[in-house]
Amino acid sequence: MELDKETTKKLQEKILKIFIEFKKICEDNSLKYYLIGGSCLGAVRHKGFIPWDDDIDVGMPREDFTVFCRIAPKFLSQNLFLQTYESDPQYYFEFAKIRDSNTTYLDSGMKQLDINHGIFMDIFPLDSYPDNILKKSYLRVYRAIYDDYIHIQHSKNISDNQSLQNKLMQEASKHFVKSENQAKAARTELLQKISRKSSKFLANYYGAWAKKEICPTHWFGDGISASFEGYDVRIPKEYDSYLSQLYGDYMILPPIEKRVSHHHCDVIDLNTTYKYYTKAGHSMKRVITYGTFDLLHYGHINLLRRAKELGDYLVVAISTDEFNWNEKHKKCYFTYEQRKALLESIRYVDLVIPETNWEQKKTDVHEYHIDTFVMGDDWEGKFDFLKDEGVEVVYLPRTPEISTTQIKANLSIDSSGGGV
Ligand code: C2G
Repeated sequence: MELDKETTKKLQEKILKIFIEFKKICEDNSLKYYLIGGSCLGAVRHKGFIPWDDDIDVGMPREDFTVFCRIAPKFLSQNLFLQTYESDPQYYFEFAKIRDSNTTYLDSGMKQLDINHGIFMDIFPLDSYPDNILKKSYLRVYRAIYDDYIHIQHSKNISDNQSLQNKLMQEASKHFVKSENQAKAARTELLQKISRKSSKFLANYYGAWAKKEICPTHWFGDGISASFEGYDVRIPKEYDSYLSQLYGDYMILPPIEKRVSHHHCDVIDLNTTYKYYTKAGHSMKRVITYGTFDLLHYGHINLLRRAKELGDYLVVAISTDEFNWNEKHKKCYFTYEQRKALLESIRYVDLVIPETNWEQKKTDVHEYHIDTFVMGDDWEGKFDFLKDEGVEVVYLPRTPEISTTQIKANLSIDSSGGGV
């Protein structure tokens, strides 16, 4: 599917949020990375995304990649998932992705896999490319055996008119490998072993540009600083040589008809978890509720628990600070970001979005594929118009004895807001 400019921009904004978390983990743990491929070109030529690009690619030297994959899960936000063949068994690539589980990017070539299909950024391990011919041959043969074996497990219809070499490879692989997991582990071990010895060349073996992604190690070096969408990022030290090898005269824009993403995607939905689009997901019942949720208390939790019990996926729209002040004349004790972080930590809550105006409910219920709208019964009858949007409207009894106002009064916090 071709994306219009507005959707591409929104997709890029979401992917940038993933990258910013990736970048912070690398900086906090002194892990080396470089923007590579189109992302490096984007940084140099556009100081950000190539306008029609729909992902971010980074490369990490193998040892940094290994450490990152081990530690990242404990640092990533609740909606972000580090996808590797170990964390997501049906995912079978050597490189990793960070996926946003609250979104959907159904790639045509991967949609049959039962994996996390959220929008993503790619993280490629950069491995040594052997200097001597024997090691090169050894690596090429074994990598082909493991890749072929893994590919066979996922190729439904192996075309008969394959080259003789491929057929021989496939036969050979059956004698070397007993299972897909063994092939994946052996492939990683092979590359890690090769990379323990530094070499004159560094390769992204799983990049889109094949041999062009085998580069002199000094082209990467310690990297240099560049600007990407206003952020300070790292790109290969000798980026001009790197980009020239990948793209030729890279500062010249391609012809208009070539300014499209290289990915083939069936569905992109920035507001809906990919689970909704899997077979099971079509029976998924989706609920939404709105509120300020300031000074979060057990009355809010009771509401959220009962709302979740009405379905499988709960979206909570929390009022922004501006909306609260301008429309509800309330000044919150906690800011929007603080209230959002609290809500996202509640196990009943699957997605938190901003409430910026009274009218958005009518579009939200369609944009987020909502089946049921829920509010406390202090709002009884106020949102019945949503039934005309095909949405069930449910008012749940409030928890009578507790409220944010009550808490403030009891704690003698000035009712105009602010701490004591
Ligand atoms: N609630 C509850 N029991 C309480 C307090 C609140 O069930 N003791 C419910 C409210 O009925 C509401 C939700 O928790 O459904 C959030 O309450 P508030 O944060 O007070 O939200 P409110 O200021 O009512 O804003 O567009 C709708 C508005 O954003 C709702």
